Amino acid sequence: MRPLLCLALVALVALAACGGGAPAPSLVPAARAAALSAEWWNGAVVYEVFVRSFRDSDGDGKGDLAGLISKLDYLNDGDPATATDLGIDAIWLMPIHPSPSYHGYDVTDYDGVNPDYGSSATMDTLIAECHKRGIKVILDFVPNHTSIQHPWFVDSATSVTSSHRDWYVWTPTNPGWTQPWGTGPTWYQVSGSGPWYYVVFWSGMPDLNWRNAAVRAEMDGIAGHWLTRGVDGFRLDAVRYLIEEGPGLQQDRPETHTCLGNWTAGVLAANPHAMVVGESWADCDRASVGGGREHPRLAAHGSDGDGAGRAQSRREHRHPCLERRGDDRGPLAHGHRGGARGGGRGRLVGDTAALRQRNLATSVR
Ligand SMILES: [Ca+2]
Ligand SMILES: [Ca+2]
Ligand SMILES: [Ca+2]
Repeated sequence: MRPLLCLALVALVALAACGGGAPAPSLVPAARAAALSAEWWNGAVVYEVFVRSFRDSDGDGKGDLAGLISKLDYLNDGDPATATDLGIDAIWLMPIHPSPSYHGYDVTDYDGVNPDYGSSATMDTLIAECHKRGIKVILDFVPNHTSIQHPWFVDSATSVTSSHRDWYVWTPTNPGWTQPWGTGPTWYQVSGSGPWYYVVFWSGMPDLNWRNAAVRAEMDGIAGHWLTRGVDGFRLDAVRYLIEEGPGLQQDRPETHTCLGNWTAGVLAANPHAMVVGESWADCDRASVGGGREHPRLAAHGSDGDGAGRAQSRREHRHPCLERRGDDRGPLAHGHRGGARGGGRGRLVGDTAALRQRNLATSVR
């Protein structure tokens, strides 16, 4: 169990003015600059980066952190007087942890860095180089499940008495539930025999048992670890599925909201300026149901209710929740750009509490 480490408030790195003479006018409107200094995500542009596909520094055919560092000046050079950069405010890194998959959403070490991407020291350098330029760093965090190769699951599967047995959800016989969105199975056996473990996505991603206090404490500790290293927030993967109660009761459960609220409160106790956004692929009305029940600062993104989930990269569009509410204030046209997650998952839309508090900010300029 690792307690969250309390941090001092993270001050924004001041943008350095370069050169002599009269300062060039800022490209950032005064109102937006003020927002960036407080609830910095308000109006901010968040650029999603799939490190593996972004920039390869050593010629092995795989994008890496050193490659990303080499292109930071393209994203934001830290000088508001120059217009040769995109001027983004934050990067959202798809999972950077060790993982057997190309996408990284099945993690084997939450504190570590994928060796394909670089060393732990290079990750620290990336955070520092981003902050030098005024770029915030958001980590993709995958709390619902691990890789089947994670040492926790390997130990869990060894015996009913293993120390990690209850970190996952086991049953001696197959309950026969299906995935909440379809007909795929959710219970599997290791090597085709023995007890059954629960998964909401696929057999290589066993669900963690969020009803286990040790698991919840570990998730708190992981957040504390990365906040201590300087990250500015998290994008939580698959937040609808933390707790499963039975067949057909595998998403959006009240206990899931409680878990998310407690985890978010821990993050904000460590860093009150941290940004937390959850992936919630549901209609706006559904996504909004939980808003505020978890934590007033936990936002969500998901589909816009048209069921298509098609990529909208580089194309500006209004946030449908705002449209429904007839709210046209603020630069909250949502979308994302940059590395598309496998399969072209597209829109950064859908919201819970954040829009009510006007604090979710991913926009295309
Ligand atoms: Ca490489
Ligand atoms: Ca610039
Ligand atoms: Ca789960």
